Amino acid sequence: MDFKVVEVKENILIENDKKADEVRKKLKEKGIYFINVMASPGSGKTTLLVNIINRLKSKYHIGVMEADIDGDVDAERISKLTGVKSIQIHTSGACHLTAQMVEDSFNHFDVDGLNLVFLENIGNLVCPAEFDTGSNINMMLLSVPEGHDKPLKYPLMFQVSKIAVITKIDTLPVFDFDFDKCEEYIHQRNENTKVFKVSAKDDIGVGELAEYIDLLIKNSK
Ligand SMILES: Nc1nc2c(ncn2[C@@H]2O[C@H](COP(=O)(O)OP(=O)(O)OP(=O)(O)O)[C@@H](O)[C@H]2O)c(=O)[nH]1
Ligand SMILES: [Mg+2]
Ligand SMILES: [Zn+2]
Repeated sequence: MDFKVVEVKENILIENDKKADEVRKKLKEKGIYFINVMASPGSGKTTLLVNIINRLKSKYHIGVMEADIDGDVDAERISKLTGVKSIQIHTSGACHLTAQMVEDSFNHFDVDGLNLVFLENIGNLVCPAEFDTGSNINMMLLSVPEGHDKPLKYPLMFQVSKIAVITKIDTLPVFDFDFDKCEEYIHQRNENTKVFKVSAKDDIGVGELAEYIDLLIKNSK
């Protein structure tokens, strides 16, 4: 039988990588450091972003892109609780952002004068890891209630993230979460990943994380 195999997905990812490099180049020209935040739904992305932004907003001109399938609650929360500029992106059902979607979003977001932009990606531990958004760095979150075995089940997410934040550590008394195992599994995926343990709710460990982000931005110049 004569048939053709078309590697559709591979082509999509190659095109996406090219577009992501274009986005990165444009943002660099504008002097903007761009951080892609990924995690499962409800792991505490927006809560952590609010806390980090309130620590860094005296040093940086910050903007936030909130990506969701629908709704505008997160962009509103960011704006209300931090006062920084935010934009809500709707993906019309898509469970990840492509670099093209990020470029289109930047075309609707006046970033002149900003030097730090966070993207809260769609809550999903799978495909957001495959699509380079054009960010300078990927930061992923894993909340204690999700369990310490997630790096074994979602390897790519941990592999592509230079920062892994274990969130909601105030809930440790009610979950069997093994930090040492989790850290070991994360480092099996990427030995250079920097691991932080935080509770955004009780304000534990977020200062250290914000200082690390500040240092990364300074070192990128
Ligand atoms: N106990 C505890 N709860 C937290 C913490 N951070 C966030 N939460 C709670 O977890 C829930 C989800 O938090 P969000 O910040 O909305 O999570 P998210 O990842 O942005 O959620 P989506 O955008 O819907 O994917 C909320 O009820 C928060 O109050 C934390 O450090 N400790
Ligand atoms: Mg959110
Ligand atoms: Zn997807």
